Amino acid sequence: MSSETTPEKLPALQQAYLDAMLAGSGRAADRVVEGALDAQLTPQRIYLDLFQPTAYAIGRLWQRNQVSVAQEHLATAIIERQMGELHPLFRPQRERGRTIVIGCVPDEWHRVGARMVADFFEAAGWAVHYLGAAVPTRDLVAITRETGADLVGVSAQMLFNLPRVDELVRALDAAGLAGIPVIAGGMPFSEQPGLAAALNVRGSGADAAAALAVAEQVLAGPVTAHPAAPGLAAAALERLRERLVHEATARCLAAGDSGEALIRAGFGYTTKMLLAALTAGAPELLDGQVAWGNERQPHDGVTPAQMLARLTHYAAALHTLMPGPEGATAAAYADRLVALQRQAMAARLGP
Ligand code: B12
Repeated sequence: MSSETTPEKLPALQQAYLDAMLAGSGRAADRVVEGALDAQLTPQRIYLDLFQPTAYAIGRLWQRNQVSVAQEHLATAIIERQMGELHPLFRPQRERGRTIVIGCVPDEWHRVGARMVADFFEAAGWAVHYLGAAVPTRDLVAITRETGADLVGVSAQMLFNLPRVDELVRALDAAGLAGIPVIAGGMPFSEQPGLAAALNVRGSGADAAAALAVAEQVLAGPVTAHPAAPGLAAAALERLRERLVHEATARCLAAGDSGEALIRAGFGYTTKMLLAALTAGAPELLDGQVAWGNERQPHDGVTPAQMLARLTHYAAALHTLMPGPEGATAAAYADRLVALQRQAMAARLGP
């Protein structure tokens, strides 16, 4: 939100709201929202300037092991309750005569952002069908058809869910609904605006206000082209994923590493990340993941040196199992993970 419209009280309200959340007090959080309404903050600004930054702050604190999962769940539950209470204030002044279907891709459990976007569209007079978390692709396609939607909005917060966005566009296409534009949002899209084009969606936005702006742009633009064919390297990796996880885990265990189930789960996650980056054709998406892993994983009992050893075995297994040009592309992405991990460790040690 623009700084000239930011009331002086906002930083104090933000701090009080975060404090209320850390104390786990819904009542204290209610008092902050009441104070914000008294200070003439619109409900839209309460969403974007209080709820959203606080959720991000709680996420960073969890990542650093400074708040528990329970504290995060409590804070999220308070935000969702308050959104429901503010919802009547999103009643539109006039009808826009447009319909949006919005929800999260399969396996995506972060629904608060999509719900915020839904409320912004409602206030702008759209007919809104908000479906919440983890919506099966075929059901999203079906409701798009049934409602005669003008636009589909999807949320993908986790990098590993990006291939699901691409799949949705293809599923709409296969159902004869290619003319209905898709817009997308979530952390990867906020960090990399170029992702939208790579995943065949028509636009993206970093917050609910941007979502509304991009929707109007998309509707004013030309009808979409058919999506490009899925990447060969991603398709080849998808076919190999189980063998790859098995082979990489076996190599770690043979080298003396222990905790088979955790190693296997970790490689499952790494493979999903690689698939997402390959689908988007964007190796740089992996960089943030490695940085995130170095901050979070020591709290889960995995040292940076262990991460490096595991990633090295993983890359070696991929080189062995995926020869040929597609293999070379996928292996280059895996090698990037190893190089990034080395860099992260060197940066930690200093010059
Ligand atoms: C609450 C929360 C959860 C809750 C969500 C519950 C719920 N009811 O939604 C639960 C417990 C389920 C959860 C689970 C996980 N989480 Co979580 N979670 C969060 C947290 C703290 C807040 C999310 C939130 O509400 N944000 C506030 C909303 C308003 O912001 P937003 O989603 O970005 O939405 C805005 C924009 O993105 C945009 N937008 C969103 N959707 C759309 C759609 C369209 C069409 C458009 C145009 C725009 C748009 O507009 C929105 C509104 O302005 C975040 C921290 C963060 N940075 O977001 C971590 C975070 C996202 N989670 C994280 C992780 C790691 C996980 C787990 C893997 C943890 C685990 N080990 O199980 C799982 C994954 C689950 C899954 N498969 O989805 C990490 C991701 C790290 C990374 N780099 O990938 C984060 C960043 C925390 C952290 N700092 O480490 N999480």
